[in-house]
Amino acid sequence: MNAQENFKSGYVSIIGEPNVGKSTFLNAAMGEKIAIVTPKPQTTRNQVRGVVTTDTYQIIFLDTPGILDPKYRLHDWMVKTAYAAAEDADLILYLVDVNQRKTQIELQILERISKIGLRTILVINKIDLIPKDSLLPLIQKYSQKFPFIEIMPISAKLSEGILELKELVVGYLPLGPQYFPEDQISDLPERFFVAETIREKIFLETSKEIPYSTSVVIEQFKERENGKIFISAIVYVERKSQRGILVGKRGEMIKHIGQLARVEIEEFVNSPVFLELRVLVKKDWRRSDRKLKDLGYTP
Ligand SMILES: Nc1nc2c(ncn2[C@@H]2O[C@H](COP(=O)(O)OP(=O)(O)OP(=O)(O)O)[C@@H](O)[C@H]2O)c(=O)[nH]1
Ligand SMILES: [Mg+2]
Repeated sequence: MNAQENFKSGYVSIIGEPNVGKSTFLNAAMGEKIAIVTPKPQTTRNQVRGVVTTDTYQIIFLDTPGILDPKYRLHDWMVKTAYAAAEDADLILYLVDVNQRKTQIELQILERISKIGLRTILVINKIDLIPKDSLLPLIQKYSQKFPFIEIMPISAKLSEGILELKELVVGYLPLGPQYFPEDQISDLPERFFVAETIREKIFLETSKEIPYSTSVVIEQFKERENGKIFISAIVYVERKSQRGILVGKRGEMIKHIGQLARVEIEEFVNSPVFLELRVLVKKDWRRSDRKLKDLGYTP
């Protein structure tokens, strides 16, 4: 534990609609990739915690699923997960995409945040996509909508404004202990990151309903005598037809996904990896509370 008297620490939740760049921001703030990022909305499904530690502060960032209008039980679970993170925080970062149109869900989110009653910083992301002079009207619009304590434009993708935002955040953190050792970047198990990496490759390589109908469960994760790590995972889909597409002709698609994932997992676990993927059907799992629980979507 850090005994320094003025040490600051706290939980900072990253909340926003799907695809606004929450996970990209988490990775930029960490200086390394811990959350998966894809061009498709609804990529993140869980709270992903990332810990940033310096001599003077520790921030525990909570990345969350994008808040949407729920159509499946899975969506209900995702929205609940996001708001639970907001309620647990010392500070909220509300992220928006500079190009996003006004949505109904935004009003709902701001109302809910207002009820939670925590200090909230508006983070306007993707400013690399617009001319600088169009920012001011947007800032004015948002400051009339909600009593944000600060408004900060950034580009998470280009890592612009990240240091400034971190400093701003630290200014609002309470004095507190160092909750995690300084070399710990997350409190999630390696298995989680392995499953997420596989899911990211599925999001990137497949289309239509397939990414959304996919869930990954790690079955085995063990070190073999030859120094290789053996990992077997089951990729669940909702229908037989999806299984056919994901497996591909002569298994080529799933093999390709497995190769992409393996390279990244090897980097992450710092060891050669043997990755075995099996695709199984769990019919309409997104609509069933019991099946969601089986797949690890527990409260
Ligand atoms: N141009 C630009 N693109 C960005 C920026 N930040 C994120 N993106 C892109 O936006 C897309 C979505 O990014 P994510 O980080 O996955 O968004 P998210 O909010 O975590 O999305 P969900 O997990 O689905 O809620 C990706 O294609 C990112 O590369 C940015 O600052 N500028
Ligand atoms: Mg995300």
